[in-house]
Amino acid sequence: MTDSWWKKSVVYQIYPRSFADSDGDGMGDLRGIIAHLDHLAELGVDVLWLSPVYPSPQDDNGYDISDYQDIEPLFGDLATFDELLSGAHARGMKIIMDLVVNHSSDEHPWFVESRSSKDSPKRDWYWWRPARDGMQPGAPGAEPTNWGSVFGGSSWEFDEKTGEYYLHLFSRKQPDLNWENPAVRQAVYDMMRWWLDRGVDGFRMDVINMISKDVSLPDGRLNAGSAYADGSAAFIGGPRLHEFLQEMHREVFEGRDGLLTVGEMPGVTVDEAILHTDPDRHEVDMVFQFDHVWVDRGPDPWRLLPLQLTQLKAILGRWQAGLAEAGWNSLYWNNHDQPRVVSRYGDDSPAHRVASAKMLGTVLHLHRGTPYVYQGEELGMTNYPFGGIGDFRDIEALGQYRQAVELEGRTPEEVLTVLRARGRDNARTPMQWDDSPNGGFTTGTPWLPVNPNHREINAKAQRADPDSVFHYYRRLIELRKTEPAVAGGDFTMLLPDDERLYAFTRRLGGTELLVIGNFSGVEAHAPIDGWDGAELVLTNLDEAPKDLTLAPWQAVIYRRS
Ligand code: TEU
Repeated sequence: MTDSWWKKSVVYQIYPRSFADSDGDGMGDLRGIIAHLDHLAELGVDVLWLSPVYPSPQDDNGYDISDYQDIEPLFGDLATFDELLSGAHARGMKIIMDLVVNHSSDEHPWFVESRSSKDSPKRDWYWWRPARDGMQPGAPGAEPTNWGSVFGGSSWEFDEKTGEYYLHLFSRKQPDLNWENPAVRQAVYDMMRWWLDRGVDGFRMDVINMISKDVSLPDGRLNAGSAYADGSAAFIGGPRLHEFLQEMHREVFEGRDGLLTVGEMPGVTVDEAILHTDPDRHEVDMVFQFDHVWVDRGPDPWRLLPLQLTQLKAILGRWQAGLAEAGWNSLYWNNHDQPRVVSRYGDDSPAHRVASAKMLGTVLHLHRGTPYVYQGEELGMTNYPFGGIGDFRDIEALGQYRQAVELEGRTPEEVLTVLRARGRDNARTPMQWDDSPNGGFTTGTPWLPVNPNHREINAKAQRADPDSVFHYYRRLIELRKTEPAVAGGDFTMLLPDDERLYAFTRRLGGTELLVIGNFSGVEAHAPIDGWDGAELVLTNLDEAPKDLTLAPWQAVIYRRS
C-alpha cells in the first residue's frame, strides 16, 4: 500500500453487541449502527472497525466464528451489512472487519469435520496431539503440554471420540487453526479476498502473532502458585510468523489500494514491530502492542498496581522512538478488552471526570501514530459498578475467577477487586445514547446492564454541549486534519522523570507543538523554557495556564513556528 492515508486517519471501534439495538432483543445489531452513522460522521472519524459480526455461538462474544462468510443473525444479514458499508462510504468513512483466524469456533464445519476421525481430511487443520507419553488419555496431568489457556484451565481439551487432545489457547470452543497446513492458509486468504471484493477496507487481525507455533510444542515454566504454565514462548511471534504475514500480503493485499491492516499482537516487542510494519517488508500497516496497558499489572495477576506515570512514559516513549524511522504506531487506551481509561489512568469522580477524559484524549491523539477511539470513549464513559461474580458475563472473567478461586486458593474478594477494576465487561456495557431508562441502547432488556451514570453521561447531552468530551474529541480529530505536525511531526519526550506531567513536542519543518497533560489532581509546573508567547491551540479547561503551571488534569497544546 503506497498512499499511507491511514497516517492522517482516526479509527473508531464498534463492539456491535453493545452499540445500538434496533429490534428490542437487548443485543446491538447492524441496523443500530446504521442509525448512528451520523454520530460517527459528526465526530469526524475516518474508519470504523467492527468487532466480529459473523455467525458464532457467542462463547467469546463473536471471537469464536462458525462461518467466516456470513453475518450473525442476531446482528442482521449480508444485505444489511452491504447497506451499512454503503452508508459509511457515503459519509466518507471506511469499514474494516475483525479477522479472527488464529482459531475458529468448535462449531465451524472445518472443526466438526476435523474432530470426526483421525483419518479426516481436515484432521490436520487443527492441533491434535495424543496424551503425554505413558499417561492415560484424559487423566489429570496427561495433557500434551502444561500450558494454561488465557481464559483459565488447560489449553488442551480431551476429545473422547478419538482419544486425542486439541489445542485451544483461548476457550475450549476456540480450537487453534493449524497454519502449518497450506490448505488452511489458502482457505483464509480466499475468505479475506471475498470480503475485500464485497467492498470492505481492511482488517484488524485478532492475536495474529500467535498463528505460528513452535511445532515441538515445548512445556512452559510453571510459576509457584499457578495451576498451569505460560506457554507463550512457543507461540508468540513464532518461527514462521513473518513468512505467513508476507504470504498473506502477497495473496490478499497486493495490487489493492486504500486498505488498512492492523495486527493485534500481545507481547510483541519494538524490534519485532519494526519488522512487521516496515512498509518495504509488506506485512501489516501497524500493530497493537500491549506494553502500555500492562503497566499496572505486576508479576502477581491478582494484585493491582497503581499507575506509575514515569513507567508509562518510558514505555510509550520507547515505542515512539523505535518506530520513528521505519514502521508506524497505533495509539489506543481502550478497546473491548480493556477497562475504561478515565477510570483507569484518569479520575472518574464527578469533579475530574470530564477534565481527565479530555486530558487522556489529548495526550494519546498527539502522539505520532494512528489513534483508535473505542465506543463511548468519546463520551468519557466509565467503568461499571460491578458487585459479585454473578454480575460478570465475560468468559475471561468467569474462567479466570474459577481457576484462581477453585484451583489456586485465592479469596473471592481479592480476585473480584481486580476484575472490577480491570475486567473486560467494563468496556462492554451498552453505549449511552441518552438519559432514558436503558440509555437509548434498547427498548428491551440489555444483555449487560447500562451504567446507571447514563443519566449524566450520554451522547445526546454531549452533542448539545460545546464543552463536552464529545466535542473535545471532535476538535482533537479535526486538529489532525488541519495541523500537519499532528500526523507528520517527529516526537520528543520531555520531563521523563516527572510523576505528574506527561510532556512532549512534535516538530514538522518550522512548526513545533508542545503537548502537556497533568496526570494528577494537583497543580503542577512544567519546567520547560522557550514557549513564552506561543499560541495556545487547545486546552481542556476554561483558564489557560500561567507560566506552564497546569491545573489538576489540565491538558495543553501550544504551537510555535
Ligand atoms: O484478545 C487477545 C488477548 O490477548 C486478550 O486475551 C487480552 O490480552 C485479554 O483479554 C486482556 O484481558 C483478542 C480479542 O481482542 C479478545 O476479545 C478475544 O477474547 C481473544 O483475542 C480471543 O479471540
